[in-house]
Amino acid sequence: MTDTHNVLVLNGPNLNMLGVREPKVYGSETLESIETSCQRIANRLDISVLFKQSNIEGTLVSWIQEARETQDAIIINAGAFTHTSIAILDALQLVEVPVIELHLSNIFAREEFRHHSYISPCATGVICGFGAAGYELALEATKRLLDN
Ligand code: CA2
Repeated sequence: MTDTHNVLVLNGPNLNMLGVREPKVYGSETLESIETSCQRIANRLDISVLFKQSNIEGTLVSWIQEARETQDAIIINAGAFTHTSIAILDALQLVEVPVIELHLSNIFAREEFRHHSYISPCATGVICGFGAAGYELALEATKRLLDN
């Protein structure tokens, strides 16, 4: 028997608006339905998922700090903070667990200001462009990382 891994899935600003606007860019699923499928996949993979969203940079930083004690990996879609936040980068560098950077859209096929990520240098891997399915892919990649 192996211990169940704990994985924090963090979502940044405006992701609570998914499904409400811009379905062409971000798909039509709501964040709530994404969380439901994450929990279903987590059951199948035998991992425990803590799913959170905040529009506030400091709240995300605090949750990342708390994860040091409790989580085995972090999957993060930091939204627009991806492109602006040294504070989130610093927090992620402190946690010493694998970090998977996630985006619904392919940020490299969009405006130039989205091409740079402050998070990528500390990420084990980056998944982008697969819409809501990216959360599933990220959980599967995390499970493999933690099992190996
Ligand atoms: O593609 C992604 O997942 C992003 O992280 C989403 C961020 C964006 O700033 C990043 O460059 C890429 C934006 C999330 C905004 O979500 C919305 C949801 C519904 C309607 C409008 C925005």
